[in-house]
Amino acid sequence: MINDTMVPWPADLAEVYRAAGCWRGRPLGSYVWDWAERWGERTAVVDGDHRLSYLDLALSVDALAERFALLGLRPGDSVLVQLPNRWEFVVVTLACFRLGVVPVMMLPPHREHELTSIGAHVRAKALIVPDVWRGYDHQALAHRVAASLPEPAQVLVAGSQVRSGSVGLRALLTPRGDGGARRRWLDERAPAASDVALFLLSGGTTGIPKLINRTHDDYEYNIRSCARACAFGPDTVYLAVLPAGHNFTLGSPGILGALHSGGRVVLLPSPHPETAFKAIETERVTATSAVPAVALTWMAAAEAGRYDLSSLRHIHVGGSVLAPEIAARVGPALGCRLQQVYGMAEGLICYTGADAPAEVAHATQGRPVSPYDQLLVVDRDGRPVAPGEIGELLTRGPYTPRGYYDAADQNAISFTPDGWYRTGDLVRVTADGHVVVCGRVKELINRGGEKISAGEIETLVQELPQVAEVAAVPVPDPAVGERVCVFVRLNPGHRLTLEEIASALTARGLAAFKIPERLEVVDELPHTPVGKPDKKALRRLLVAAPAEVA
Ligand code: AMP
Ligand code: DBH
Repeated sequence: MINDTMVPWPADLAEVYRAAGCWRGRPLGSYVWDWAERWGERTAVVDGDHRLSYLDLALSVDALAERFALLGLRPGDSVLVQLPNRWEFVVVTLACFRLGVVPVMMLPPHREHELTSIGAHVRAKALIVPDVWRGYDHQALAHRVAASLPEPAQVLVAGSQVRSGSVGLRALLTPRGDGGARRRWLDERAPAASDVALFLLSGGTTGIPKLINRTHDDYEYNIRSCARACAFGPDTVYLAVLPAGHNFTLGSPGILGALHSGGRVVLLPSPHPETAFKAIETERVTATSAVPAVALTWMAAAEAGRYDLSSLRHIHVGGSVLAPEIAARVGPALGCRLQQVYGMAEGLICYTGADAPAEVAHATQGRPVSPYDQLLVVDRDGRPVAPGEIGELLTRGPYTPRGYYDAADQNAISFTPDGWYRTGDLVRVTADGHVVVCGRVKELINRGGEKISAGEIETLVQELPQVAEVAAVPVPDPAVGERVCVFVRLNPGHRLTLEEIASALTARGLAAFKIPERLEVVDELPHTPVGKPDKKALRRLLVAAPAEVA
């Protein structure tokens, strides 16, 4: 059912992608045994004291895939996966791929609202959750959600507190019986490479996240292309600190990219600098990825110099705007090279090269990872802009699906009739093909008809030495419609006034109508589950209590 609902790529293009070697025609689960045969006893996954070799991983994945089948899960069924960054996440994900069960990558902060509506939409047959996580009873939540779904759904629980009515995950992971026979049995039932392998969620901060169906073929290419852009290899030790189910951490190149390269994955359930630095030091981590907010806390924490971060070669930073001045400080602060990444769960990923010169690594968000990625920058009427001009980015390519899952109305908005995905991002493309993200189409603040890009203001305010983090949002205004409001978290011991912001931005040559007219200094900015500034929450703050916040 899921595969029939997917908007396919045009047949002629699919042929081109196959002939070019982008799509290899193999399901993702089949690589698990390639890796095991090649890397055997080498460590694949590290979670605290728990270590899995490539061989352990393949055996556990097969054992779990078989148990999924015995529980009644069929290829093409979906399951909601809501697991923290622990080793079980990796085994569950790969076991789903192996059997052709489609995991929906929920994030740990999701609750009844998201789980119920998404579970119903994909007709989920199971929920895979931790027992208790960060003091929250996910097992109880999963049972409430399961009871409200249109079809019966089982609750599989990672952890030791497995209640009656739930299935304990750990007991399913122990390989039993004839591994060879099981492997053949699973090989015979392997899904088609053109089938949906997983659902990613778009991180949109409005409404229920949209479901992005990624096929085995397209996601394997996504992973492989990102791994190449990041120079991943068998000596890579990748630290996963952002939510594992997010496209950035999962496959760009992230966890799956490290495994596909014969490297090692170190999982941490939080990006807290103390635990992250300790893991970098003890596991000799070579690469990690972070949103700008996390990179900033790491840069501040690294000043204390208490940990040996010398093994770190690259940090991938993306997900929201990174001001060039901050970008220039990332490498020196952490003793590694910065690779900026501009990506989306909908497909297209751009990376600055692993050894890009400073002017590229600091001032651009990189180049597409595949030569088959197509970029088109258009004006408000959908006409291509002149080279180097700013416009909305449209994209198509071998790992950018042609539509959201079962969402005809949304697809009519988000995709053009000829299959371009409208990113909603304002970008310009440099002469040598690097993308510079300039803002979001919908984050234009309309001040009496003058359009102001929130991203442009954020980049400039972020450069002020007082500022740790900033987000610009429109504040409704009776006279001009909207004015620019900046929410700012200050660096410790600093103060900042609206007048200081105005004079600094004026000195930078910013047009007067763009100067922020309201400043809110806050202790913490709200973030989305992956760590992007949560603009919707900030707007709500301004609308809900205008007088109080003012
Ligand atoms: P999603 O569609 O939820 O996967 O989120 C992808 C969106 O995050 C992109 O369309 C951009 O708006 C934003 N984004 C990702 N990387 C960057 C970046 N390096 N700079 C600015 N925005 C980014
Ligand atoms: O923001 C994103 O969604 C994102 C950022 C960097 C992403 O999906 C990715 C890399 O793959």
